[in-house]
Parts: sequence; structure tokens; C-alpha cells
Amino acid sequence: MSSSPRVIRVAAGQLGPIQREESRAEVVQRLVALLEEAADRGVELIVYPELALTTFFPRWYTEDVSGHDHFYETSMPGAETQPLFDAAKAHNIGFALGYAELTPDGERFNTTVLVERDGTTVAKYRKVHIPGHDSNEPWRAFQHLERRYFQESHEGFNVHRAFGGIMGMATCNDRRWPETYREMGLQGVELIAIGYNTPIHYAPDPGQNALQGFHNHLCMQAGAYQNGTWVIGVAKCGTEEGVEMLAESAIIAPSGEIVAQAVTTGDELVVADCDLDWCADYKNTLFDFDTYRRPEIYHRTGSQKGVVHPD
Ligand code: CDT
Repeated sequence: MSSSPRVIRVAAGQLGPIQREESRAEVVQRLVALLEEAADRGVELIVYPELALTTFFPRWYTEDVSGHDHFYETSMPGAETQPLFDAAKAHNIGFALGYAELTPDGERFNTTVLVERDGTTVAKYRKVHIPGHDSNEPWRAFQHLERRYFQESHEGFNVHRAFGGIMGMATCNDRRWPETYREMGLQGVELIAIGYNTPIHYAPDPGQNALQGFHNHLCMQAGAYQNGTWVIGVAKCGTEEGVEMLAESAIIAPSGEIVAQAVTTGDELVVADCDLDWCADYKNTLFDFDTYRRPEIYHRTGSQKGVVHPD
């Protein structure tokens, strides 16, 4: 068990592929199996991937968006996810779980829920940066239609007091943007849970394929270091419906160092003790924002969307 209240034992609950025909019940069984292993290892928080209940359905086009409705959750927990909530509470483990959310108003979000060890829901986070495209592009080997099936959230990157620290969430493509981490860094974040589904093949520029693993760690390590926070990056990976997805889930310290990393492309638990007090070593020195930041100089980053070249 943890040696201090500010040391939290965290697991990345990496998932191997979820094929299209796999039922929610089967997937929830896999999530619970990881959770039970986590319980045996004294874990207090397990982070699951983005869209952890189904296959990555934006890879297929449907003329009518509602053709994919069965991949969304209309309540969380719902009947099929309740067993995960029950198991987590029984083992006194909290979790972050990514899923597709369909609201009563018909809004569609790529959402993550954070649940405390006592089973209470701390917060929901709805993905801010939605990558890919919104219409069918048959020239691609497979689609990445997140912009068809999810709206951009306007709720931003909020943080939450839970697990004895300050917790934040982000989702997949969010991890590539420095603003994601800095928005939460400015609220004192100490641990960011990030789930991802990253195809190795990037159709607009396949030259990046060989760099997927490098870019994955590069952006999360930089975000951790530059904001003095833990980052838990968790993949759904392996060959899903014929598409190879990046693994390499990692637990990253406020120093930017990877302290634990997945070694498979399947269901795997990656565990590390995360000392939240380590964050202060960076937040109070090199990245003492109060002393060193120059927001009066950074006026473009908060107001300008695209590049404006000089005359
Ligand atoms: N799920 C997700 O956001 N995936 C994107 C893939 C690249 S954009 C087609 C990512 O940033 O990993």
C-alpha cells in the first residue's frame, strides 16, 4: 500500500483491440478483470482508454449519423456498465473511463468519466480537440470520422480535487496540444488521465507512421514536465478490425520521465506509485508560473486560431 497520503498507486488499464462484434458485457468483463488485478496490486486509481467500451467506430462512415447510435451510452453508469462501477466500489478503486456519450438533447461527445474510490462520480470531461474529418473520404484505407460523430466540447479543461490531489482529464488528440496541459497547469493539476486510440497509419501524411510512438511519448512527456504533473497515457491498441493501433501506454512523472510502460499490445496493467508532492519540485522552481510566465506577451495563444504570417 501507499506509504503517504500524497502517494497514489495508479494503473494504466491498457486494452487490446475490441472487435466490432464484441458485446458491452464482454468488454466490461475485461475491464473488471484488469480492475481485479489492480486490486491485488494495491492500486487506488485505474485509467482506461478513450472509447473503452466499443471498437473505434469512427473508422466507418454511415450516411445517417444515428447509424452508429448503438456505440454510444445514454447514461453512465448504464445497465451494462454498472458491474464495473460495482466492482470498483467493492475494491475501493477509482477509475477514469472513456466512452461515447449521447445526451438526451441528441448531442454527441467523446467523454471520460472520473469516479472516486467510493463510487461517486467526480466529473465528466468531453473531448475538446476533435481530429479527423466529417465526410466520407474513400481514398483512405479507413476513415477517421471523429468530426462526424462527435461535437467539440466548449466546457474546456477543468480540474478536480479527488484522490488526495488535483486531477485532470484529456482525450487522445488533446495530448498533442500544449494548450491542453497548460490550461490545467494553470489550475495546479497534479495528475492528468489521458486515454487514446491512435492508428499507426496516418493517411494525410504516412511519413509520420514510423514516428507514432515517438510523438505519443514526446507530447505527453513535454506536457508533464512543463507543467509539473503526472500524466497517465493509456492506449486501446493492437489490431482492431484490421487497423493497427499504437500501444505504449505510459506513466510519466513530473520530471518528464517515463516511470512505467506497457510491453504488450493487449490487455495489460501498468502500475506505478505517483508521489503528487513531486509536482511541487517543478511547479515551485523552473515552472513557477507566478514568477516567470509572461501572459501579457502571450496574447495570441488565447485569441488567435490559425497562423497569421508577417507581411
Ligand atoms: N482518437 C484520436 O484522437 N486519434 C488521433 C488520431 C490522429 S488524427 C486522425 C490521435 O491524435 O491520436
